Amino acid sequence: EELEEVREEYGPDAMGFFGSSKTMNEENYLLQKLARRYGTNNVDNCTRMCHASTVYALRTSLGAGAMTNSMEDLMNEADVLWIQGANPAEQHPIANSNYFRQAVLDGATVIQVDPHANKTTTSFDIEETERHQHLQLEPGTDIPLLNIVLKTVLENDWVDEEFVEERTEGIEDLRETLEDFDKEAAAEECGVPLEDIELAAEKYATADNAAIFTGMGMSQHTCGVDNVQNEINLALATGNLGRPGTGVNPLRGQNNVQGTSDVGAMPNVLPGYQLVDDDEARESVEDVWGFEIPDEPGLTNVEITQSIGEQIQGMYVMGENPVMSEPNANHVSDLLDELGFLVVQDIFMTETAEYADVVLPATTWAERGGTVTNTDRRVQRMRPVQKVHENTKHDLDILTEVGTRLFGEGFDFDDVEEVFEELRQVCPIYHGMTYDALGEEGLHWPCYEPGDEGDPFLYEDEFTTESGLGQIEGVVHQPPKETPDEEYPLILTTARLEEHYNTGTMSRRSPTLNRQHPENFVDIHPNDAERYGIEDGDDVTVKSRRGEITLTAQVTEAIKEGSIWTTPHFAAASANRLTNDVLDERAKIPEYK
Ligand SMILES: Nc1nc2c(c(=O)[nH]1)N[C@H]1C(S)=C(S)[C@@H](COP(=O)(O)OP(=O)(O)OC[C@H]3O[C@@H](n4cnc5c(=O)[nH]c(N)nc54)[C@H](O)[C@@H]3O)O[C@H]1N2
Ligand SMILES: Nc1nc2c(c(=O)[nH]1)N[C@H]1C(S)=C(S)[C@@H](COP(=O)(O)OP(=O)(O)OC[C@H]3O[C@@H](n4cnc5c(=O)[nH]c(N)nc54)[C@H](O)[C@@H]3O)O[C@H]1N2
Ligand SMILES: [Mo]
Repeated sequence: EELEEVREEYGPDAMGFFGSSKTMNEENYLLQKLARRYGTNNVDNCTRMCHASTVYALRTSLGAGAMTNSMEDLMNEADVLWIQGANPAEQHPIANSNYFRQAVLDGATVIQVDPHANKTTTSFDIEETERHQHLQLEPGTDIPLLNIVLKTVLENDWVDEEFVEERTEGIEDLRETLEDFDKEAAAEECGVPLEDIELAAEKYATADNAAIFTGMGMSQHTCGVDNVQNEINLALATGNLGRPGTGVNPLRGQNNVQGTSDVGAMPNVLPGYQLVDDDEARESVEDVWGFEIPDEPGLTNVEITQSIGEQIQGMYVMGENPVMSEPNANHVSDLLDELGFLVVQDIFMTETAEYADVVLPATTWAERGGTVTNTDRRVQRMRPVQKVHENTKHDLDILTEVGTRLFGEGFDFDDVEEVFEELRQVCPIYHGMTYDALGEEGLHWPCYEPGDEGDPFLYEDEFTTESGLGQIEGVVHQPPKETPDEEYPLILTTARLEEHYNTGTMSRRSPTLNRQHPENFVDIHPNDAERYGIEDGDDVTVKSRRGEITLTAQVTEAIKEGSIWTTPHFAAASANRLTNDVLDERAKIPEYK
């Protein structure tokens, strides 16, 4: 009734819908169908705060917004693992211990680019600088660092001329961008010795197969798209794409963030990345759904929250916790206080649910079936194990009931497989999949027709850009939107712990996980600690232009002098009270790093 009232009083674009990368493909498919049937494209998911910039760069310059390769071929064929702004030992432990470690045991070299030392730095048990370099750069200096690498590649004729000639366009633009680029000055800016970066460049460029892995340290900047474009430039210039053991590989975050995006829980695309403003694509989906879909892209999740009180009067949040995960959280709390109508559908009573008018308790992943799509584009079936609580419902059942009560038809499905059957009809990259064909192992998309085996690695013969060519485009350094000054002299960056998960709604409830890190802390370099009179273990107030929190100081050389490092996992000292809500212009990702 309240959903209908918001629509009647303010129109459909006054609602915002949040999909959840913790839930199944079928559930996100229904959530975005619900939003569109309601009459709005204001639907998004956590990919916006996560790899939106990566996806933008990959789609524009290569064709598809996903990992180019898959774990298996990377493990078997990669000779260099270039890991930039990602901490797989703690954040992608399965990828790291099952695949990357094996590649290293077989002789692969690791190059890690990160301002903070972490378990990835130590997890491979290899000491020699020959085979393991940690380039500990200043936060936000990834473009100059990669420009040093690229210029070194150009200077030494390590360009794969044949590949560049036949399969790419834009190398001239890169040459021009780097013509007057001063490597010495840039190395100074990055805070890394030039010869270390040159050595890393040599290792990457002269390897048989070199693979890039990219994470939040690259994506969560206002220059996130350009950060990833520069990784693409490096892979294209050296011909490290379209073969096993190569590529540009975003390590996707939540267990189903790839699938949530694939099935269209985003404001600009329908299932299968078909653009909402492409008439032909939209009409083909309308034919199956039987209603008109709005033809203008909607608001992203951060934009939805920021528009509360103006355009936005109501929100339906399935499995996200924006009051902790979005930037400038004090402002988000104020906005949620003002919001007319909020539904939260979650497995726990979250910090965001405290603001809700209606809380819909959902079952957990182990209690229900469906499909999820993992980081290497593999669509896999989930099988229910056990029902835990009687007073909960599956996300799918909640959505079919809400949809049916609102609209009468279009949401009445007998079971989850029937939803998948409708999804395949409107999602070309999943069209060839059925529950039977997915079997035990799943299938990689694209899988266009029944019987297709799916593609473990992409772009063997051509890229899926308009011209079929990979796009090289020189980029230049853009500092973060806020840089140190007298009043705020330190750079804050935020990242994750092995023991906790995102906003901590789940992991903070586990005594085992809580034991090691029961509360938030801040890493600070010994020289900075001395400057501010801070001792290891002191409580310190960390203040930005938007808020302040109290944290325990950990005095350590793990972080560079001039920077401090904390985590987003704890409600009592929520890092996002400090962060800036400025966005990358194209991908709309916030500058959390
Ligand atoms: N245990 C655990 N696993 C998780 C999660 C979790 O919370 N806990 N979250 C999941 C999710 S949603 C995601 S998206 C992934 C994220 O996985 P990762 O991409 O590994 O994410 P982060 O730990 O946020 O950041 C990665 C690294 O970026 C570094 N960094 C910070 N600033 C910069 C910079 O300017 N440049 C560079 N080059 N690096 C920088 C940080 O020091 C950190 O080591 O993990 C997923 N897996
Ligand atoms: N400062 C800072 N902020 C960040 C980041 C950072 O690096 N630094 N990283 C950003 C990134 S990469 C991400 S992905 C976001 C994450 O932001 P969110 O997605 O808002 O955070 P989560 O804690 O992952 O929230 C997932 C919610 O889903 C619920 N849930 C779990 N399983 C189910 C289910 O089966 N059904 C339903 N209905 N709910 C379920 C959980 O209880 C939890 O409340 O945070 C972003 N925020
Ligand atoms: Mo994420």
